[in-house]
Amino acid sequence: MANRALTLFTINMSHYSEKIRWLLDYEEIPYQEIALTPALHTVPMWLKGRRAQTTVPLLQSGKTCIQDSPRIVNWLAGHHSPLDSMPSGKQQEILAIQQRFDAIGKPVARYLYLPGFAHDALIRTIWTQFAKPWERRFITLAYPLIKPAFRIKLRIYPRAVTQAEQLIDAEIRWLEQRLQQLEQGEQEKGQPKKGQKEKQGRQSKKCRYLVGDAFSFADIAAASILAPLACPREHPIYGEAEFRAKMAGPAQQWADSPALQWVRDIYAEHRGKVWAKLPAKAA
Ligand SMILES: N[C@@H](CCC(=O)N[C@@H](CS)C(=O)NCC(=O)O)C(=O)O
Repeated sequence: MANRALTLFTINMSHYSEKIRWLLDYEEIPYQEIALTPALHTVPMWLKGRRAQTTVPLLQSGKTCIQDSPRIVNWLAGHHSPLDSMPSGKQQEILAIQQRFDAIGKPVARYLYLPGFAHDALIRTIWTQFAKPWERRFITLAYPLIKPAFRIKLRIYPRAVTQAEQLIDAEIRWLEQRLQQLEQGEQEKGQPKKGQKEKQGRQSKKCRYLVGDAFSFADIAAASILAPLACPREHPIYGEAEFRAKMAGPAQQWADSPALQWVRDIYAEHRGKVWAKLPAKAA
């Protein structure tokens, strides 16, 4: 039932948006992306979503608007089935992994904005990447008001950031354990270890996969939410040296962890080009 043109509304820096963008790209489902300017996204998303929420991503198909990334995933699974990345029989396990990483999405944003807000020029540059001239002027003028409002909305306070750090750390440890179990399982089965020469194919064995033996949406869901911490070079924002230094700086504590290395491997192996076609500006 893949008949209507899809429009994906995003914010350039949003990792929940990246999750849906990656899923659409991987499944080769055609869509147009519209990148909204933060703060100016609120009214259109509130009106379109009709859920009293202002969040991106939001997917539009004709008159149908679906807001909230897990709802979008469910909608895609229903309207564009079968999804290669969501094999039947594994769906529940895959969606459970999505759920656990979604739960740290806001903590990740909170954790990055605390140091990030010490660099107003960088934040304004990122926020206005796809802004029209009037939007850029608006952000420049209103930034002194938008920044504290954003700080309150996302609870960017040292105490909340410390809690965020603990939640992120727990999830990173969970991922490490999972990767370790996968490695042990492979060794027990006598399969080649990471780094050994392996047969070529769509499913490269260089990476470990969170569900089953193949790349799935579980890997997309985990890697995209952790991407702003892992800073994979394939991502046009998280991969930039300035982002890594000024926003993801404190995430250095996990930079060499097997979990964040796994995120970078998964991006290198499976992400392909982010923004093969640049998003459009909002109408
Ligand atoms: N549960 C939502 C969370 C999405 C979310 O928090 N998006 C952030 C960007 S990463 C956002 O839109 N923030 C601005 C706002 O809340 O107005 C989802 O999975 O889509």
